[in-house]
Amino acid sequence: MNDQSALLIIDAQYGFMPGGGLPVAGADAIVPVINRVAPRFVNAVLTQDWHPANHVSFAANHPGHQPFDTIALPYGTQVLWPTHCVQGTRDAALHDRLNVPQAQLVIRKGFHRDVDSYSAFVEADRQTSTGLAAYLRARSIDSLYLCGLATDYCVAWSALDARAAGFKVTVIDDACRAIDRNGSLAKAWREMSEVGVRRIVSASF
Ligand code: VGL
Ligand code: ZN
Repeated sequence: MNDQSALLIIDAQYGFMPGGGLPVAGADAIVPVINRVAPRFVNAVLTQDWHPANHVSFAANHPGHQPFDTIALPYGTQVLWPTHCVQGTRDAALHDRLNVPQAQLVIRKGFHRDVDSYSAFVEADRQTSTGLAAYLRARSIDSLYLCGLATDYCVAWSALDARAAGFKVTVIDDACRAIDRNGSLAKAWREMSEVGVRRIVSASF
């Protein structure tokens, strides 16, 4: 891949692996797939879901609610999640076997107590920027290849925002795994396809 392309690895953290706070089925299987494609890229950026313990997205902080309930927040409907990826814990750490030594930036997100952030680009209030688009533009990167967790939440929201910000976007499907509740994966792919997100498998590298 050329200097204008980057691999964007979303939330490859223990919190989303089997045994983590918000486990995603088969998530650990993506680590070797990411490791196989990463050497193709000069540029790589990682994201890390990074919540304070009192974060608004945790069901445990809303007495009477259960994980996967939804509540109304000022910025819209919020899914309540099991406690996951608390700042500084093992749950929030990147997977030890992820082998992308050339990665240049780790964007942490979801650190504002009252706002969730699935997207690597814009928080869930749809206003607060993470700074990632400006960073990528400053480095003349215009084409992004996404992988990681979860396809239907953080990968999809990042892909949609990347398109809205003018980047070419490709999702490496077998380097992702989904939460997939209530049709969320099909919905995510419908929305991504509509805005021109390309879908490939890692074998095409
Ligand atoms: C994610 C739900 C809550 C994700 C993060 O990485 O897809 N999903 N926090
Ligand atoms: Zn989260």
